Amino acid sequence: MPVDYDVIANAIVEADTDTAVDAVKADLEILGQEGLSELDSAKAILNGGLIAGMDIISELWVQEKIFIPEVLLSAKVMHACMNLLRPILEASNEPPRGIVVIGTVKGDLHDIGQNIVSMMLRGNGFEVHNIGPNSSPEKFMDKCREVNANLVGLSALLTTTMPMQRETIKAFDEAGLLEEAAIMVGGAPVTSDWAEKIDADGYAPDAAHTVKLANLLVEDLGVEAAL
Ligand code: B1M
Repeated sequence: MPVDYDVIANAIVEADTDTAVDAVKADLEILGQEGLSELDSAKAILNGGLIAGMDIISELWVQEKIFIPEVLLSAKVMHACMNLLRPILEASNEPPRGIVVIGTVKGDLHDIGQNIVSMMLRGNGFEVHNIGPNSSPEKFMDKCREVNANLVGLSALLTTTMPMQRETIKAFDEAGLLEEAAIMVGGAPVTSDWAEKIDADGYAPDAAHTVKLANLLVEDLGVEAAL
């Protein structure tokens, strides 16, 4: 049977956890039989099924065809599917390429995107400390000091919380922490222009580009701009 990512995407839209989870398991098996590595299979399912499902949810919400309760139910299904892919995407035996503290800025409760970014960074050899959504500048800075991070990821999904990325960078600057760590920003409304404006060290539109950016920044450890 060929892989049909739409089954997963539709199950996310329908908030049908059992169907989504079964389809993820089945697709992993089929792609494996087709000779794809476990890691590539997980990436294909993440992009073709899970993120595609959340894209449909976004569109339906914009069109006011669904409301917050439905979005929350779909987010729960997404989470259940990510639990299956996480161990595959995060498996790595290499010494860490860099130490990342990532979270969603204060006032912002969206965490699906930054969880995906975290998984992809871990899977590509970074040590990742995910401090979750609604994280204040102090929380970011405390974690950075605790784990000696050299990279920070600030996620923002709302135009109203984007300024908190700037506030967080200012707080790092005032605390002298920008010497230690490069700051990456991302999230649906964030652009490279915005990143430049708030003096971030780099911007990434999605998880795959965040991995590229993180690699660039650690290679460059002079913390050169990678916008
Ligand atoms: Co929210 N929400 N939401 N929401 N929500 C948006 C963001 C919105 C665009 C929907 C819309 O109206 N079209 C809109 C924002 C409008 C704006 O600001 N311009 C919106 C709104 C308005 C709100 C509320 C204010 C609604 C209300 O209460 N009236 C409220 C705010 C709550 C708060 O945060 N204080 C709210 C609440 C919620 C839920 C709780 C219901 C739920 C979140 C559940 C959760 O995260 N656990 C939710 C959801 C799910 C969405 C949408 C539909 C989907 C977001 C998502 O998970 N996308 C979203 C619509 C949209 O974004 N178009 C929307 C899938 C995810 C894989 O993509 O998060 O973009 P994304 O992450 C990507 C990239 O952006 C990037 O990589 C990820 C993977 O490729 N990336 C980074 C993300 N973070 C990064 C960090 C990096 C690098 C890359 O660091 C280096």
